[in-house]
Amino acid sequence: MKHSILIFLTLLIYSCANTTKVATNKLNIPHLLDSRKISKEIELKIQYGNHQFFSGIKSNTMGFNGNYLGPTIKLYRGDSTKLKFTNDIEEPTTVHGHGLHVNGEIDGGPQNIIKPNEKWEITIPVQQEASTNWYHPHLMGKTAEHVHAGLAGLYIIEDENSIQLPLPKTYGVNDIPLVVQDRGFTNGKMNDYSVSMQELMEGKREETLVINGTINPFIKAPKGWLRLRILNGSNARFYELYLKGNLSFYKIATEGGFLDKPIKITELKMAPGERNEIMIDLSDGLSKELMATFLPAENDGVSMFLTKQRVLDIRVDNSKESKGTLPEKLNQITPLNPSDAVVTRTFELEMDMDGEEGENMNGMDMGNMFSINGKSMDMMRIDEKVKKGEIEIWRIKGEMMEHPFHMHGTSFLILSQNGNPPKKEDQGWKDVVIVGNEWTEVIMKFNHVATKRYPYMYHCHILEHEDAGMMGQFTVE
Ligand SMILES: [Cu+2]
Repeated sequence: MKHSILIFLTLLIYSCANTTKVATNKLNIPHLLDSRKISKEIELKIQYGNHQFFSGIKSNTMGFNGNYLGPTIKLYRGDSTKLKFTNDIEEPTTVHGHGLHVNGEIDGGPQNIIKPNEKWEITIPVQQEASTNWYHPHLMGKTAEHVHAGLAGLYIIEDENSIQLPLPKTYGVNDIPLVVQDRGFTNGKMNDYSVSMQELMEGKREETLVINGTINPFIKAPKGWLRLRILNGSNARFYELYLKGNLSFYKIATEGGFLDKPIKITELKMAPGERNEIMIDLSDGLSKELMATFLPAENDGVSMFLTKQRVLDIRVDNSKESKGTLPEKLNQITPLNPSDAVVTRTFELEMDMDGEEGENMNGMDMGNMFSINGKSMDMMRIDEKVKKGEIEIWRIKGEMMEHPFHMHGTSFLILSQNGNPPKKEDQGWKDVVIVGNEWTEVIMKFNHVATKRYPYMYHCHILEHEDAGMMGQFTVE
C-alpha cells in the first residue's frame, strides 16, 4: 500500500514537473570503454535488467553490461579491436555493428546468431573515418523487441582528423551522446513490447521520450561549445529536433563522418537509425532546451498540433569553460561520380494492404505484406550480388509513408532525395536515408566482403517493418 502511494506521488511529481518544465533527472551518460585504454578484449554481456526509468519502479529491460542500453565503445582507425559478446539471456540474439564498414561475417546480421550461454568473439579492423555508429540486435523477427527492451549502444570512431580538430572532446562533459527513444509506461513501469495491427503498419510509436534511458533529463554543461552526438534509437518514431526559441545550431556530422564544414540550421529531422552530430553555442551562459516534435506516420507538414517534448534541458555551469571550438573546415569529402557507376539497382519498399492468400491476421503472419521489390525477407535467398570495389547507384522509394532505408557494409552519398537534391546538411556520408514515394538516389562503393553465408542486409529501419519482411540480402564478392 505504502509502495503504491509512493508510486502515485512519483508520477504526480513527474507530471507536474513536466508541465512546469523542470527537468528532474541528471542525464545518464553510458560508460565509456576506450579500446586504447583497455589492454585486452572488450567484453559485453547481453543480460536481463530492471532499469528504473522512474525512481523506485523497476521495469523489465535488457542491456549490455547493465540494466538498459550498453557502454559507448571508442574505436580508432588503424586499430584492430577485439570484442567478446556473451549471451546471458534465455533466447538467441545477434549484435549488428550499424554503420561499421566490416565484412559480413562480423557484421552481426541475422545469420550471426549468438545462442543462450554462448559467446561471439570478433576482431574489428577499423578502417573507416571518424563517426558515431551503434550496435543493436538484428535477429530475424526479433530485432524490434530486443532493441525495445534496451539492447543498443554506441561506437565512436576516432581518426587522425577527428583527433586534430579543435572540437569539444571530453566525453560526457562537452561531447555528449544522446540515444533518443520513445517508450510507453503504465504506473511508471515500461510497457513490455507488443505490437497491434496499427503499430505494425506505422511502427511502434510511444508517448514518452527516454534519453540514454533517462526520463526528463538535464545536463550541466560548461560555458562555450557543446557537442551532441545524437542517435535516433527509436523503433519507428521520426523526430524534428530544434532548440526552444528557434535558436540556430550547427550540424557537423552525418552517420558516416564529418560534413565538409558546419551547416547552420534550426531544425533537424531524424528517422530511426540516423545519427547526427550537432554543436550548440553556450557562450552566452544561458540555458537552452533541445526539443523534439513527434512526427506522425503520415506527415502532412502541419506541425502545429503535433506533440512536442523536451529532449534535454541544457543548463550552463558558468564557472567552467568548454575546451573546444567550432572549426570552419571539418572534412574533405571526395564525392563519387555518377558516371563512374557500373550498376544501378532499384528498390521499392512495399506495404501491400490487400494481403496475400493464407495470411493470418491473429498470428501476425503477414505473408508478403511487407516487402521490397515484391519479395518479403527470406534468409535462404540472396536478392542482390554486388561486385567488390565497384561504384553503384541505388534508387529507392517507399509507399504509404516515409521509410528510413538502411544498408549494411558501407556509407553512401545522397544524389537526390524524394525527387529533390539533398540539402547542404545532408551532403555527408550516410547509411540511413528517408525515402518517400518519389525516387531517392544514393551512390556508394562496397569495399568489404559479404558471402552467401554471411550476407549484408538492406532494409527499412522502422523495426516493425524490418521484422515483418521489409528487408533483403546481398553479397559483395
Ligand atoms: Cu518501413
